[in-house]
Amino acid sequence: MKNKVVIATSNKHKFAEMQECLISIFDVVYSLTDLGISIDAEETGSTFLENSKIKALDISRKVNLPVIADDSGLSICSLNDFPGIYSSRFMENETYENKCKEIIRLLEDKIDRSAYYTCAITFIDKKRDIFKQIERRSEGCIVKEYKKREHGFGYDPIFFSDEAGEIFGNISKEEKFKYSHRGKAIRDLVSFLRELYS
Ligand code: ITT
Repeated sequence: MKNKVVIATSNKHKFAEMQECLISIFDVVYSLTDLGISIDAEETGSTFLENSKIKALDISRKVNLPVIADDSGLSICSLNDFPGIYSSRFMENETYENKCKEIIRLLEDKIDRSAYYTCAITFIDKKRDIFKQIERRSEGCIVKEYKKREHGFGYDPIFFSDEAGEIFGNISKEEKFKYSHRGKAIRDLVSFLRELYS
């Protein structure tokens, strides 16, 4: 029997980043589009972990498969961790170019430009008897100027990663995954699942 999983996200960039790593554990990695379903639950949690659980449970109730959900975002230290869990909802109908430019504007008079990405993952097994949550971060800072970049998505054009020594928007998906919040969280999950399924 084939090992299958669904990644509960409507963000195609998140899906693309997570999919490859999960292929080492699962034979089939479904997106929500593959299954013709979507997340209907509202993100009413006050933390990344709570919101990833809300998404995972919503999808788990709709499919008879293990589910992995990601809630993530960018927190800026001198803005009291804003936008944080509101990273997607902040200036919701604007382009990411405008959102990034607004963040640079908000930091105009700030000395501290440090920021970090957080990724919270919730895994729920098919029978809903195994529940695992992981939260990981990647630290860096916000650059002073907006430029269109070749890679990445969301806030990647303005996020300089300390560990990568480069702006996420300037490095490939594979390179970013080595250092990113999502890469760290998914690798931890894969280690957990390897033990579980061995
Ligand atoms: P789903 O809820 O369907 O997964 P979403 O994009 O709305 O999709 P979130 O609520 O978790 O997901 O919002 C996360 C936002 O944070 C995302 O839309 C980006 O703007 C930002 N973000 C998170 N991880 C990022 C990354 O690795 N690079 C750039 N931006 C990121």
